[in-house]
Amino acid sequence: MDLGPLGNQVRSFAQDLYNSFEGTVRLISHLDADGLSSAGIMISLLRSLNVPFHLTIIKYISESLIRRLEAEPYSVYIFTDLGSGDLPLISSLGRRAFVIDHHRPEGETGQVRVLNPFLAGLDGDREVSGAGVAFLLYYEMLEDPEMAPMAITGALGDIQEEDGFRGLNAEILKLAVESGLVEVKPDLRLFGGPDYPLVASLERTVDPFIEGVSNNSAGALALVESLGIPIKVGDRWTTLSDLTEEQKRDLTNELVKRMESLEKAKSLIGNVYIYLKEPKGSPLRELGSFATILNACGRMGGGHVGALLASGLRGEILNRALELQQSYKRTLAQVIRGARPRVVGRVAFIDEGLAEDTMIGTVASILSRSIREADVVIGYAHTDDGMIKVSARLTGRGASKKIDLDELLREASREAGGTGGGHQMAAGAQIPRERKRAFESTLLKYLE
Ligand SMILES: [Mn+2]
Repeated sequence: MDLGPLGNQVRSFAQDLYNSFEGTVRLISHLDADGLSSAGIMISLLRSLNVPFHLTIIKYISESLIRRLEAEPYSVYIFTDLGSGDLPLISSLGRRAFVIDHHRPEGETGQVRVLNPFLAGLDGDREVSGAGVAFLLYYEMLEDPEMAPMAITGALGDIQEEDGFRGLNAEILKLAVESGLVEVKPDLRLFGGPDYPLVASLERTVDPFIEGVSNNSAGALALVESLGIPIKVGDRWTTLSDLTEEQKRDLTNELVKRMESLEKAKSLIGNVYIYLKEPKGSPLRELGSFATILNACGRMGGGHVGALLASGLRGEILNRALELQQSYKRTLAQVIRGARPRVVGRVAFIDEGLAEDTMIGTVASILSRSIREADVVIGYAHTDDGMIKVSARLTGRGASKKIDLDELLREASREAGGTGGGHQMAAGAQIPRERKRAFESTLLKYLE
């Protein structure tokens, strides 16, 4: 594998980490799919080296977290998929600390050892994920490609895939393919992948959202039947792989018709990443779905379950992860039912208190599909550090008008003393709590 300018860093970091192992290692990781994949890779590494560990999954690093860690008896601390923005704080721990991350580093490194693509002039936003960096370390120490699929899963979770992978992500994928661990092929990107039961696959695909099919088992069943595709052959469920070219074309046409936008329709077709060691019919066999399941674990407070799943455990751990995914879906549905949007002008506001900051983006996306009396949905949620998180989405009505949410959120949040931006159809911001009115009035003025 060609690590380019990161090669030297990986080698010396691996050396230092190996030499520092002593007693139980304290492992801290981020709660999103990439953070849990990173944790899984580290758990697998520590297990192989017979190093005991104590794991905690967190949303972000704070002063109070560092003070709690300081009171613990450990001598070695490892942070994955976070930490680069808080190096002085981590340094203040006064212990041997290792940061394995791909976010832009800020502040003095101090005593902290940092493995980060940005420090080698590489692009950590697009070319490698936290799990990717953890895997480079794993591969350096064990010379075993086994965990490469989890590096791909982390990169998919962080949306680093765009018509394929670039940079170190592409190197890792090549290794995974050459080692017979992963197969890549263009296909419909449905939940569970091409070897998962088709009706369940359609029903459980929610991004992109398929009108009348997503989260709708009767609708998914009716669609498959209307195309003359048998639901089962004998006692085996029909999968996407079983379809003839013609059946697949008919299905694709039918799905495209139900998409909310051309952009979404395009996202329905692309590469799927098959994890060949997972049995056919397992939702983990498609790495995008693996990331979806990890994400749900993290959002539902089951980060440790997700990390153990990513480390390779199955059985009871897989059952618990799937339960967490189900309860995530139920929680979301409940939140959506409880939403009472406040419509002002062309905007439907969802005030703080309805959803947590880990969920508000998803909630705003779902509501944007059903709200007819506004062009823009704005969701608010409290963050733990006293700010308001803002998630903005265009509704179906707003999609046909010339509204650029990236620009809108950047302007309005700047006026309110915050930061924001994103894409034309979906954007976000962070603003101080006391400036919510200022934020809203700028936003509404802009849309007049
Ligand atoms: Mn990440």
